[in-house]
Amino acid sequence: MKRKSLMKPLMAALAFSVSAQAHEGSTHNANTHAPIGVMGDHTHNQDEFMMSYRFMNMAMSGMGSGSQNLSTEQVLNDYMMAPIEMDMNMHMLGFMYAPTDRLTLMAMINHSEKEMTMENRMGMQFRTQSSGSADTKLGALYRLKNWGNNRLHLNMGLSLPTGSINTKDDTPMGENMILPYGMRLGSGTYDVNVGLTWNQYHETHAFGAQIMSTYRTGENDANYRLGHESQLHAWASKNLSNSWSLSARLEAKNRQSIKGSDARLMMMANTNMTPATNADFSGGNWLNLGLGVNFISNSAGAFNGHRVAFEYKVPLLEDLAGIQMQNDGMWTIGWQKAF
Ligand SMILES: [Cu+2]
Repeated sequence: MKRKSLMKPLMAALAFSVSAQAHEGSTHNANTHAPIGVMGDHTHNQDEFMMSYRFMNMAMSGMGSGSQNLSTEQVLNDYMMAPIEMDMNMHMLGFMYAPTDRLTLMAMINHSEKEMTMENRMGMQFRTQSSGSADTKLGALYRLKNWGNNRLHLNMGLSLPTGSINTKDDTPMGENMILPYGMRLGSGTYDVNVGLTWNQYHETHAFGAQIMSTYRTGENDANYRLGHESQLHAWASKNLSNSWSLSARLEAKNRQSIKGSDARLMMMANTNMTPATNADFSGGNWLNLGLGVNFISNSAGAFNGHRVAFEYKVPLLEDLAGIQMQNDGMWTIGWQKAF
């Protein structure tokens, strides 16, 4: 009788500690995801499904060559028109699903809006716009190895040319003119992505790194292809609480210049109309710094497990191949929810 009465609180304590542990296991830490600007950073367990939405803005202004600044006047000495500023918005709707613990599949549908202001030698400014579907990304993440706090996975992806390479708008040269390379919505080619991602999770902080390459295959219908790209990301995040974390990220990026050229831009390129129509002026090297904040709701109720994240990225170093617009900064805001 006495023994039984002792057992009861003991069992209750045990049950409590088990349920507390189970609860701790299901409490999400904000830092189990990378900064929102990194794609394909995490994998899922079998039968998990995740939806995400990201909005990205990139602003460019002024021109440069190599790491030198060029004034509008300098550009207009050699060209009839100089780009003044450019603004790009991208909406990204993402889906992730894991058919097995090892494999996570991804799909991303993108919509892009671009706007560019140019100035001619008379000081007259005009603006062109393009918007529509961008390229669609399919991906597969394969878990290679988990050891201790470390996770390593392989990133594989295919980009489908759903974005237009025939964007047109009215310009002082005429109505419905074909826009330069930077104002187009897609690559026009099937592009292959290959990468490797490492994550290391701790209770209060996390580290991660990703190397990613994009290879453009073949040539598009306008007889050119965008340059191949390589990126290296390294980040660290620090938890402020279970729900909030701050992150810092370095991104090194190389982009080769466009191969081939679009015959529809040839006349403008040959008459030095604007540097934006020169296919050789499209590559470069960048070192960017990103600062971010991640939030995950751990409150009971409808918003449990919803994530919201923000990241602002600025170039620390910019080395442009030829005369191009300079990058001012880029920000991404995103929402994610796993089911
Ligand atoms: Cu996910």
